[in-house]
Amino acid sequence: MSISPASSHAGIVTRDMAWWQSAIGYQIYPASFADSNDDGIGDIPGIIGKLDYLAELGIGFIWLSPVYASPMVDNGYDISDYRAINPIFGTMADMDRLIAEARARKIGIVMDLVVNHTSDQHPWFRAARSDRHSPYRDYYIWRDQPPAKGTPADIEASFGGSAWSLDPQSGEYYFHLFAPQQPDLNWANPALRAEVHAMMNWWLDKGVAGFRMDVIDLIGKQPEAGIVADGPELHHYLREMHEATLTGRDAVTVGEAWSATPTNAPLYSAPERQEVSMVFQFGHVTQFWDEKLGKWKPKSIDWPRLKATFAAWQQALHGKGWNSLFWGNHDLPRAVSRYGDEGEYRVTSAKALATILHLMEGTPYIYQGEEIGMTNAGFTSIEQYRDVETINFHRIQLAQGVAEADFLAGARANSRDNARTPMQWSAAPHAGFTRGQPWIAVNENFLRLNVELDRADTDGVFQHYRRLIALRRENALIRHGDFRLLLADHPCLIIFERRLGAECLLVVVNMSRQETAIPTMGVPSVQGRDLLTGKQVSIKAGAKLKPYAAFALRC
Ligand code: TEU
Ligand code: CA
Repeated sequence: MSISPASSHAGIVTRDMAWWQSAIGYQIYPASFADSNDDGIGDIPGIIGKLDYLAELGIGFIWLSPVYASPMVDNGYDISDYRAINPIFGTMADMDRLIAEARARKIGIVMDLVVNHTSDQHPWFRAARSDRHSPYRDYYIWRDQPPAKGTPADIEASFGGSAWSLDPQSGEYYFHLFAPQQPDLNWANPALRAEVHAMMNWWLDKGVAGFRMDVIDLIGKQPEAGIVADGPELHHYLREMHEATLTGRDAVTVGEAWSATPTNAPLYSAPERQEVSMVFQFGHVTQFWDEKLGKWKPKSIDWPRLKATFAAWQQALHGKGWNSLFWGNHDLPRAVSRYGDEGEYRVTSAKALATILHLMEGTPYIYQGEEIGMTNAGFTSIEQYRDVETINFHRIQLAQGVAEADFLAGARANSRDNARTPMQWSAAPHAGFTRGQPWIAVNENFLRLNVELDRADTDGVFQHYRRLIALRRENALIRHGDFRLLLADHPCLIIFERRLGAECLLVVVNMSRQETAIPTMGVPSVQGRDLLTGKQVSIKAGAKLKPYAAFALRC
């Protein structure tokens, strides 16, 4: 990919931007995107068939969730060979074709780099467990006894249960922060780090545009000290990785970092530190989880809190690093269901959410289906779920005394499978995703919610995303103007200003089902053309905003 030239806008010559600072990312969860051979599972040829659709949307790169060889315990986040393609997704020739076909449309392919752990079927782990003296033994983390309750190493796995499992073959316990079939790699071992670097270079040499780095804030873990995220060696490993793989290349890297805060985020993405381009941070997600039951007992959205979180991120990284911007991904509920209204105001609220996100500073990411306002799965029984996390916690929380109806309500709101139902392409059987039997049920609403219908509607969600993406491309102000939150405490109006030199953009959104008047104080009076619809609007005290109205105008 090439670096976009320094842009000049309204007489202001702006600093050079990397290509990924003006591009939009689009996440594909391959199993659920498009199925080319009707086995019910999405695949790489299916993605190739939709590249024109993605080019029309205007994206700059695809974050491809894992397509590597995998026993699929965690849908590919358990990799058994980093240099092979899982046959259910296609062949390496398909992958090369995807890279080339995407590039022909100026779209980069960003691979999911899952190197906190491997599958227990990876040859490294097979060798490690078969022989205590194998050089691969130390690629993983072992101890001879399970940790006693309450001691530092007594860590819980993210998918439930202890993070230590007995390997009967070698008689020792190995460490895994996710499923027992996902043993954690030992990053303290330099040979392991060198293997990862070599593998990354192999993919970069193939022409991929970069990496999304799965749970990268966990690689510096020190289990014996009870340290999981943000360990003391983390940034050393990231700098070393950058030096060994990314120096001199024009790649994008985005680290998944649940532990990132506005304070430590610049450590990852400050350009002079040479670690990653940006991180995915999750403050806007976890602040609405229950203290005890976590995501399975979500709180309702509190907009003043959410606005404060966004403002903190915007300010912390302006000029000091780079933000990623996202509402959803394959682990999170559908944006419109979580933050908007999946009923009567589905289309308007999906557009309002897009307006907020895409007019902030950073690289916006779209999760497949978000661009047509797809909603949560609506599953009502545990049998409908496929996700290992949901299935495990159903068992765990019921054993802890949580009522099944309560658990299912939590899963209905927050299970990872909400985002994993097949992409709704049309009103054809199985939403045009497959002519076979889909691996997970298609959302029942596909007859009235699908790409074919939405894309044809000039007021639909897809066209709104297209306009937002084009607007970012055309305006340096949107790409790197500064950010100022107005009416921070207002319960449902999201109003912010972006400024670059003499230019100013005012974004005004009503995230409520109620018509809402603009208060007498705190918002400038601005009249003009809404940049998204072209309609004349007048923002002033007392002006009434319709439910989920969203405007962007020059001020
Ligand atoms: O996710 C990290 C992760 O911690 C999630 O499992 C998340 O914490 C969980 O949904 C919260 O309840 C990454 C991947 O995105 C995810 O799909 C993988 O399952 C996980 O890592 C392990 O590789
Ligand atoms: Ca298939």
